[in-house]
Amino acid sequence: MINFIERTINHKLSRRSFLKWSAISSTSVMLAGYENVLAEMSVEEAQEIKKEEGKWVTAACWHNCGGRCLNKAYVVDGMLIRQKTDDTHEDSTEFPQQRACARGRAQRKQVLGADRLKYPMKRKHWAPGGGNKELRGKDEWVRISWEEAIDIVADELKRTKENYGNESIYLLRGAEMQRPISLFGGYVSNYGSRSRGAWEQAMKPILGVSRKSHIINDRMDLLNAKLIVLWGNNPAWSSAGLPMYNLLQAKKAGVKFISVDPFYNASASVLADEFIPIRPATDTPLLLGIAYVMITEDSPERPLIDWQFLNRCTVGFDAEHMPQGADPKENFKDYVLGTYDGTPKTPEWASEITGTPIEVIRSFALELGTTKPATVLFGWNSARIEKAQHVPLAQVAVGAMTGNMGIPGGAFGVSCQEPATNGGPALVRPGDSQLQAIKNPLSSVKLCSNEHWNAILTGKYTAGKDDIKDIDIRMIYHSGHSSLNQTNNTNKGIKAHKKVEFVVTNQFSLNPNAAYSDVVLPITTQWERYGTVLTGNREILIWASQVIEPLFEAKDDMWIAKEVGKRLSIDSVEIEPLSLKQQIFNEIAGASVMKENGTGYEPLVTITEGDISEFDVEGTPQLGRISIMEFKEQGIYQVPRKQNDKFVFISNDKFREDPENNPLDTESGKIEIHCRQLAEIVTNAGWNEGYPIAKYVPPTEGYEATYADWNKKIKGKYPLQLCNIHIQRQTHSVMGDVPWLRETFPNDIIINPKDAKSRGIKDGDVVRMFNDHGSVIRRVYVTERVMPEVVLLGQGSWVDLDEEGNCRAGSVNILSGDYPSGPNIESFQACIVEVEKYEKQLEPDHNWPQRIVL
Ligand SMILES: Nc1nc2c(c(=O)[nH]1)N[C@H]1C(S)=C(S)[C@@H](COP(=O)(O)OP(=O)(O)OC[C@H]3O[C@@H](n4cnc5c(=O)[nH]c(N)nc54)[C@H](O)[C@@H]3O)O[C@H]1N2
Ligand SMILES: Nc1nc2c(c(=O)[nH]1)N[C@H]1C(S)=C(S)[C@@H](COP(=O)(O)OP(=O)(O)OC[C@H]3O[C@@H](n4cnc5c(=O)[nH]c(N)nc54)[C@H](O)[C@@H]3O)O[C@H]1N2
Ligand code: SF4
Ligand SMILES: [Mo]
Repeated sequence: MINFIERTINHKLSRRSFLKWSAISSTSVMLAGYENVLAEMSVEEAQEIKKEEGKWVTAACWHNCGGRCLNKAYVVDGMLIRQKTDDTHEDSTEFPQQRACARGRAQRKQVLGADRLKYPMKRKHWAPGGGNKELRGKDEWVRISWEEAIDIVADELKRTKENYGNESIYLLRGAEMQRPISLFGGYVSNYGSRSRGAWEQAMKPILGVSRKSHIINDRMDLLNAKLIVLWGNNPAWSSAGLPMYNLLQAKKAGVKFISVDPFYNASASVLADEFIPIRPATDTPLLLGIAYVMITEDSPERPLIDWQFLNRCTVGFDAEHMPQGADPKENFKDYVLGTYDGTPKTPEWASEITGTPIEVIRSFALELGTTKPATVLFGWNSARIEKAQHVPLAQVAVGAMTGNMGIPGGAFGVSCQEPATNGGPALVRPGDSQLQAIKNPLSSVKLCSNEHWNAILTGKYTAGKDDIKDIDIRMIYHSGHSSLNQTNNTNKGIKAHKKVEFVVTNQFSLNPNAAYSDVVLPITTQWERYGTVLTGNREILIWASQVIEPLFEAKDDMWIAKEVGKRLSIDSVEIEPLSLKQQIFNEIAGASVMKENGTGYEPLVTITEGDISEFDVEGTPQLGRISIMEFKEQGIYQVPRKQNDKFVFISNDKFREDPENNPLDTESGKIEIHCRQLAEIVTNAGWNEGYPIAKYVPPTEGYEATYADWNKKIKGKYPLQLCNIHIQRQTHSVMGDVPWLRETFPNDIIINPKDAKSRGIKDGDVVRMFNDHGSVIRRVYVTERVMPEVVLLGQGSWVDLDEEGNCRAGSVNILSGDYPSGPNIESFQACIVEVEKYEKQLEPDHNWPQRIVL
């Protein structure tokens, strides 16, 4: 397949001045650069270049996937020839290679994609004040010079500030852009959990650990488990890199696997001995049903509950173990038994909501209660729902009941992103770059990412309990995220973008943020910058270097920040007090590695005076494990492991051994099954009332809402639940534009044969999926792998509206409602829809023209 700009570039290609890229592949056409453009290269020329000697450079794979695999790029005379992954050492289970996934291996197709943004551009009908704002998203683009682009951005910042104040400038993330705009008086920022759901704020009050911690054991310990449960967890797709490999070692060692999921996913099909279906957004009822069986069937002859652990290490399970000052009636056990609310949370009660058969709930509860030790690994998806405060509370309550915490082979926590299947402190970690952040003078004015579009449209936002404040956003600056596509209710987001006076985006390609902007600034990728330091699983540190020169007119974000700053009379040195080179040197010089005896850290690299002058940085010589040059050459440092080495990590083992002398950093010093602080955080956030134990509260668009009349079981107008998940073709909104990946991993709507049949839909048909928030059209894949009444679609595709307002890319947030709740949780996973056959055809998206502008 050919994937390049479909116009030939008129430059005469002089080979020596070729820039930087070509893909020597079996296809007869390839790309090359001339100066800084991409162009076609003949096979003969390609073969010539291929003969020349080049150099393997460690290339970044920097996306928000949680993996950090080793990527290498072969460069000849400034041209990128091919890619490979980790072959720095022999592969073994103890010292595995860090091999890349399909996205990583296709990275050059993004960096050198035909759809890279080449020049600064402005929207034809934009004028100060907005011009024709309705045309955003469909206007023509006009190429402009960097001079003009930077002038526009600076003038708009000044105009907005003068007319409306800094409170009218909304900057979404934008690490580098935060610097000049903070020095210019500040900006409205964005907050909220897009990713970790209710866990984001619950980790600390319930378990006393940071929001990113996972409370699971080290990968070597997986072999000690008798049972591993993948609960709403699909590492085969969502944690590429080593997590699946780690689980496979346990599988080979004979550990039993169970998957609990609405979808018989790829991980289940490889690993699971048993599959337990559950409807989306109903994990709490299942956990409560399990707790009910364990409480009512526990006996001395067949103990199901680890009372010792519960009584010593937790508060709130029963009336006898309440935290100080709490109402004894508000304990978990009595809630499960229905003592005060009259609703025992029986398997029958749970099954009606979850769709999990009654007898399966019972047998699963018995298995969890009797299999010691067991490791239960949750994804984040189950708590990425509106009002999901009860999910972490229920997970922890049942985990503590089983006693699978703080013991070898026993864990009950989240396994997702970087520490997936491999908990514990980093064995090798970078030092501080020493680039000081600049404080945003307006840091108290923040919009929740589940309320921001509404706030822009209505002029009101929630600042806390009974605290609704006015806001008047006139300018949106996007950099380093993809909010229009990735936060709830994209159609509302589009309206918000059409309301403000100015939208600007720093981007590589015309993603939705850029497409709905007035000015787009093309930026370099990590392959075109000096380098970067990447951390991934606890065993590795990657030092990636520049692979090619910047393509076309792309510039680093920091350059843009300084240029905008200059126009605002801000000293560039204040914006960039340290060069990127110096920052990276500091991170490497300060990198440390855990000592072999497992206590404390020592410096990773040896640095000589000669190294410092060669790098042309400030620094002092030091002694470490490997020379800095060797590290740069290798691009990766990986800590060698051995089974039963000193680095094996068992989460909370010391606490379990002696909770009085090793208290957790929670209010009670114990695990809080009754958590006053979490209830307070939820209430104070301002959207709904918090409560301290795991009480099931259905989300606005949960399973219950698929009924017009729940009691009479009459279905409503949106009878299906949409489960939207992380898929192989893309990391959120990134890389889904690469045709190779589109072709390899089609993103169809997945539907159960029963639901397809009742709607007259056949496998491969095009369907329209819709609700009150919007509609998408897509092909369907009909399979029993997804539960009845549930449809599934991968998230992250770039919103692409047709004339009738249908999103033909299947961007999921076109369908997700914005219901802010609890501890600032997004409402992605609780979403109800209807699906119908769509008469028009839809070409597979790898055949679509790429978004090539100019
Ligand atoms: N390929 C790829 N990998 C990624 C990412 C990506 O975009 N692409 N993103 C990364 C990021 S930032 C994150 S946060 C993680 C996310 O990783 P996770 O939060 O684990 O999310 P998903 O992979 O979407 O869902 C995991 C499984 O949960 C199931 N599921 C969905 N809803 C429910 C539910 O309500 N209950 C239960 N029990 N199961 C449910 C899905 O069917 C799926 O099999 O992935 C990371 N990895
Ligand atoms: N419906 C639904 N929505 C979801 C999810 C879901 O499961 N369902 N998952 C959620 C999750 S878990 C997450 S983490 C979020 C992710 O939400 P986002 O972080 O907004 O999503 P990404 O697509 O990863 O966006 C990263 C952006 O940064 C840009 N970028 C990368 N490097 C640079 C750089 O150096 N400079 C600049 N200026 N830009 C750069 C990339 O091009 C890309 O556009 O999405 C959430 N949205
Ligand atoms: S898992 Fe992530 S870091 Fe690893 S190769 Fe894939 S995209 Fe890159
Ligand atoms: Mo995430």
